Amino acid sequence: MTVKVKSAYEPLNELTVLDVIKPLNFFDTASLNELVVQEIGDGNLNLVFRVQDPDSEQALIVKQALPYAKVVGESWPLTLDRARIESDALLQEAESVPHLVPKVYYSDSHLAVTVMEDLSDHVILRKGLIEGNTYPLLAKDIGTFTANTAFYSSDFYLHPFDKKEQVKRFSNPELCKITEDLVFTDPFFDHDTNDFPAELRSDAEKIWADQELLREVAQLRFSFLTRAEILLHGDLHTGSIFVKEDSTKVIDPEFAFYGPAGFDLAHFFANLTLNHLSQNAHAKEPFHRENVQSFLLQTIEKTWETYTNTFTELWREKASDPFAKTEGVLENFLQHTFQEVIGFAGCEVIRRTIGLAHVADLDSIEQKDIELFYKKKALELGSYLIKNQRKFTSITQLTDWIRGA
Ligand code: SR1
Ligand code: MG
Repeated sequence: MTVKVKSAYEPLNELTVLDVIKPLNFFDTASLNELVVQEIGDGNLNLVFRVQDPDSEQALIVKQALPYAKVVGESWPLTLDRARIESDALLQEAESVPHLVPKVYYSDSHLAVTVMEDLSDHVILRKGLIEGNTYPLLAKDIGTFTANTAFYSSDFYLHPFDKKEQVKRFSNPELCKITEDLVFTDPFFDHDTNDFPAELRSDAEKIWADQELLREVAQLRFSFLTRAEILLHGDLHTGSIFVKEDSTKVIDPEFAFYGPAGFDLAHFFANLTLNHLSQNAHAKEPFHRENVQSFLLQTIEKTWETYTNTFTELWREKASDPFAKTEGVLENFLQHTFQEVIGFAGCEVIRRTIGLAHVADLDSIEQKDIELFYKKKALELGSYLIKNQRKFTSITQLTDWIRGA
């Protein structure tokens, strides 16, 4: 829809949201009063309204950025520009993988609003995984999503002028700063944003004192700060993916920016690994547990396989880089990406365990001593990945190691 209403910013509520959708003429119903509006946002940052016509069951989502981080409150101001970034990223992603993102019906950068497809027939992947469900399309879809969005946004494909325009368009300093702090800095120091029980203090102190580990983190952090390689989703954890048996949708790209190619895959793999660990507590029945855990590892393997195959095909057919046909250039890029996937994944595993933003996979383990046991394991695992990233040379070496760990 192309309607553009320029409006001054104010946080929406269940009534005023109707003023935003009125000009869109989305619903067949004549009376807007009949629509049912619910605020359903359970994330850290935004308001999310679902608007539904109870008769026809037609529905849409109105997402609005708040001028602060909801998870902390008004003391943490946050740019509204992230709403523009999110809708621009969804539109950009839809150019190569329209079936893997929600449709955007309308956006208003003044109101910091994106109106988009309702995906209530899907579930958030993290929730589905914690419940022990498996999703046959997940690996193929995320491999396809990451490869396409990477290739088409890269210098391998774009004219250098267009690439630089895109880097400007997706300049996202405030959201990047959140990641720089919460993923790559605070968990590696005794910082007051960290959040962990006293029983994990000695494990955290071991991390803070490990100079070899900190050197590697410093390098990964520097990569994140400086390597404007591809348009990233920027926050591709299992809470940013909606799934059902026959569909996958990647949502929430408000952290999108140009960054290092391994970052999104790392976050996806790290969150699958955390779920794998937590299944030892969640899945009580051994056969079921084995089934879910082997699905998770196969998903990591198949995602990487799909990513490399798809990226390679796109490279062969469409790369404009003058060195595209030079032997070993693509292989070097993929090899470097793979190594950073391992290192970035280690950082994500550690920050989800002792940093500010945790994951329900570990936090919802009912027995405290078991939760602590797996959190300690997660810290060991994350540290090992960071320190040994160069030792991993194939995806099955990684999944074998996770299985063994
Ligand atoms: C204050 S935001 C905390 C975390 O939530 C987002 O989803 C990102 O992962 C961020 O680090
Ligand atoms: Mg999010």
